[in-house]
Amino acid sequence: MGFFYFVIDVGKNLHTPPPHFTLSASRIILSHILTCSIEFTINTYPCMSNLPTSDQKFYDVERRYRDPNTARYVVLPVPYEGTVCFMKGTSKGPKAILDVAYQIEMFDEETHAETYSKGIVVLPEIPSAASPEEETQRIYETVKRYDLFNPANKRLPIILGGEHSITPPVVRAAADSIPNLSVLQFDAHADLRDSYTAGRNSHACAMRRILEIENVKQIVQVGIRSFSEDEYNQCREQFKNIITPEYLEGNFVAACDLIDKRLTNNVYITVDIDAFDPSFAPATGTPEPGGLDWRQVTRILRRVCKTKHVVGFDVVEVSPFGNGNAITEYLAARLVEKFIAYMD
Ligand SMILES: [Mn+2]
Repeated sequence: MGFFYFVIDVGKNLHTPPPHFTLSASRIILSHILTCSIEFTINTYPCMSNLPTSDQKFYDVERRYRDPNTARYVVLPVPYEGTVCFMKGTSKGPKAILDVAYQIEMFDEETHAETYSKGIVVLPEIPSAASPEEETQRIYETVKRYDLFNPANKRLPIILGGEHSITPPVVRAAADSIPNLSVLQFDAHADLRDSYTAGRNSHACAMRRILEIENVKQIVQVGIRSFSEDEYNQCREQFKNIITPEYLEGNFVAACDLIDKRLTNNVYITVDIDAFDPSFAPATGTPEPGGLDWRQVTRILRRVCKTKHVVGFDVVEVSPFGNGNAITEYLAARLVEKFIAYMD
């Protein structure tokens, strides 16, 4: 039995679809009675007809840079907040982030990347479902239908939440296509409960659900400063991969090395905005004191983006005040831009 995969890549022009051809001899079976079956599938690149367009955009960017056929960065808004139990409002997060992204420079001051130049498209938002179970299934099916994690498409999905329960179905879809996946989570909360008020798909159970995904090898959790006794007792092994803000403050280099060591090569990054100290990101459902600062998060992000193969990114739990104070959504939009700058 053999497996062959050839990719011939002969073009990188953003505006004309590159003539990529993927040839995969997907199955060669030789049995002892000399039966030979060979199946070839030929996909022309880009196979993007599955991506819809929307009027929304990230940045005030020209149309040619938001072509779903060629854009490298694909933003998917998921304004779900079905299981939020305290301060509501995260359903308004994606739109608030996109609104302020109009205001930010499309040039990264740190890396000098032209962060629009590889194309950034915003897909229509996923309409919220009636129950957490339906929502989870809807997100999974949408990500699969768009084929967002197919390595051949060379796309980088950026998911905007919504509450943190949107992350497990995205990671499950990623793990279907990407082997040896690990997850880097920035968050104030461990999110390791087996069940919470809204059940097993609550935002408080997001990382527990991801732990259960077979192809996910590791979760590294940074910024954690709130968890229950049950979480601690039931997930003792996982707590070895938790890096608290206090540890980070005194041991930044060692913490970065630890993150690097624990993560596998293929990494999905999820950022709960409450990982930041509330002085940096106050507009969120459960603002825990003693959080991370901008420099810490971006330093870690930069290193992981440079040393690992990052396959996707999300920002969740932005819950805009809507009173003209846009600190939190502005920070979230800049964080998306930093991700692009570090990946470019
Ligand atoms: Mn969370």
